Amino acid sequence: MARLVALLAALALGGAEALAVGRTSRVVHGSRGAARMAVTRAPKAGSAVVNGRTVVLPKFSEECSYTGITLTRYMIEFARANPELAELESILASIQTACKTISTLVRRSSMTGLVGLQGGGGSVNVQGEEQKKLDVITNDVLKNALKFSGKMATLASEEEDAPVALDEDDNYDAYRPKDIVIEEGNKYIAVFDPLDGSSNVDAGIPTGTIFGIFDEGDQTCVVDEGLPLTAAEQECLASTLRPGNALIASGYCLYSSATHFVFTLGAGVQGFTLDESNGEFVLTHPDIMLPPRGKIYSLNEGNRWAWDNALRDYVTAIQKGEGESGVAYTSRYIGSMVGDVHRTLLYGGIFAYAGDKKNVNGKLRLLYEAAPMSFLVEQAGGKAVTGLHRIMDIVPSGVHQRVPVRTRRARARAPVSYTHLRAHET
Ligand code: AHM
Ligand code: MG
Repeated sequence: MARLVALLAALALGGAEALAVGRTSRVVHGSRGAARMAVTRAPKAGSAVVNGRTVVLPKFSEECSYTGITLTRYMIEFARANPELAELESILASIQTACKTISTLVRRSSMTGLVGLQGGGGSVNVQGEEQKKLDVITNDVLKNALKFSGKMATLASEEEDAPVALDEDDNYDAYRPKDIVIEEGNKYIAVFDPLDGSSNVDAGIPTGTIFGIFDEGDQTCVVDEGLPLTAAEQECLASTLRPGNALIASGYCLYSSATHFVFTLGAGVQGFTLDESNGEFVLTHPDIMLPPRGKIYSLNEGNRWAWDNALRDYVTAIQKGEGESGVAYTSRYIGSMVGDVHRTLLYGGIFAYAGDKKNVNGKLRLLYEAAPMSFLVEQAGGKAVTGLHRIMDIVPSGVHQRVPVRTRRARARAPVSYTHLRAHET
């Protein structure tokens, strides 16, 4: 049976829209998008305007000295401060649950046998990369978590060939009042890399999960239920993909000596650490800003002879202390973007995966690696460019499109700082 997958705000146009979700079509009166537009809030201290939307930071006048500010509490306050973004609370709850599960899967993999290649080898994703067992399992974990949030229309993942149009949540009709006249939509797009740096995982080297959440767009696709997607359906779903500047949230989980959950909701970057004793993420790194000047560069130097001369000369200059700062840079490269970007956010410096003679667009994927990380970097006062363009402005032409990535501190400090968020005292 044909079903309409409502992808994003045709609703934003206002008025009555014919919208069908799931097995039966229904008419939507009113506009969730227009309602959002009607919400006006005077920008005030502790708020930021991002892409025309005001995001208000939650305030914490007191905190439990034993518990700290948990992610759960942070999101409750965030939803209260931003009613029009309240659905992010359940979306982030789903993601944090997936991250905890993945953290455990990764940490126990040597004991549970979840190491090595999927099916003993030969399982290759659409990009021709051999999949590891944990690539496949973590993709399922995150996909299910997002699906069960009941908020998602489409998912795009490193481990999925094409965007996944989600079936209508079977529980949805059970809870919906029969006489509903205003449909709230609740449809977002999630993009993710479930286990970034997975080539490292069997050696106990840090890995991570990257995610980005897009608000509604303006596209509707019709897909046949139960059948593999046709080329036209895939193309339609792919055309719903949007540039990074349309992200409403992005972040990563880092699986390392501790499990960190770092994200932005459009008003600064907040870093949480998993407290293993009670299973809660606790705010440990509020309002992360890139240090003004770092002295670490991070890129795969094995590619040096495939780089262009300009990049080679630049790296040579900072190694010798002949760059702008006059300081000799040192090198750190994990080969897991999440780990390398996390260190760059905290210690400063430069992270890059440049294009080279072999791979002109480098290695990192725009949609679920470069764009979500660029949103974070910019929110932390940095710049993320391909060399020529701001990464956030690039409109994806395909799900797995690659782009060169260079991140560094922006010259001028970002104007909004959220110092009222006190660091958690441990
Ligand atoms: P993956 O998502 O398949 O794990 O690949 C992405 C990773 C990034 O985390 C990292 O920056 C890069 O690949 C490392 O590539 P290389 O081994 O070429 O240095
Ligand atoms: Mg990756």
